[in-house]
Amino acid sequence: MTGHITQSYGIRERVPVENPVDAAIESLRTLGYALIDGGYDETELAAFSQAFDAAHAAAHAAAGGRETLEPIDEHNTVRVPFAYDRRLLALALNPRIREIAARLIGGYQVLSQQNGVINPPDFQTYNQAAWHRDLPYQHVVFSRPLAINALFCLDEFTTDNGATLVLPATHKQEEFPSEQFVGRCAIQVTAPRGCYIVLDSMIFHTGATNRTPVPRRAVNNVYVSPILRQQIDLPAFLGEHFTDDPDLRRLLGYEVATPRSDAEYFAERRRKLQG
Ligand SMILES: O=C(O)CCC(=O)C(=O)O
Repeated sequence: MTGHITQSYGIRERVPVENPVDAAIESLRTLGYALIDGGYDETELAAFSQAFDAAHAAAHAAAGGRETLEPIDEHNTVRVPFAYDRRLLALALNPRIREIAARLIGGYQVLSQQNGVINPPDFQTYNQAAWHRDLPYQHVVFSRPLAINALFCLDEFTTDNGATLVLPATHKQEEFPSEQFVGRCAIQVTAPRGCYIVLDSMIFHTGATNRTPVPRRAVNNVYVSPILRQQIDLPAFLGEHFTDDPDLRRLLGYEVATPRSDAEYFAERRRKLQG
């Protein structure tokens, strides 16, 4: 038996929770979502905020600006923001989040995506304001998570500015739930800035309406088992010389490129077997 339980009977076992990571993991396993503080101070949060705005401007300028992005509903998203401002890479490397991803997914995780998410002001809609899974179109249930999202709240998430809605425990159910369940069980996850809303990527969730005059910004980091492909081929996008750090290369997917021929496959095997 672990832990002391008051006013109960017939209980011999209990989930051991010693720290915030354990608590988040318990909640993720059971409910499919959790909230955890990123551990950043005000100076760091201000730097992330500035980095986000710089990456947003640079990425959208590189893509041809709003008139190019709006027709494809990409004007409220910043794809791979850390490629435009490297300070944002730290948000994907947060030690608590990496520990959660490692413990839930298993030994090896790849960053499938880092996206800046802007919930636009004044009741406008955006591409995340619809129920979805982050492994979309999949009506399956996994006994252990294959993918975890860590949505970093760059701004405070409130009911007014459209904090994320989740349908608890739906990572354990193949189908999208009934209208009644959605109406009764949806929970809005409000959070202070600097927190991560961590999701089992199979939980159904949606951004909500931002009724304030100010955009609500977040950075979504998705970690996956290496058997899943990345949203954007990060090694190809970032280039061979982005980093020499072996752990970071692994996380960014430099070691999971699909061989393009049998010769490449054999070379890969030779490299592995010869250490
Ligand atoms: O903007 C939000 O609150 C939710 C974001 C989201 O659903 C996503 O990035 O997958």
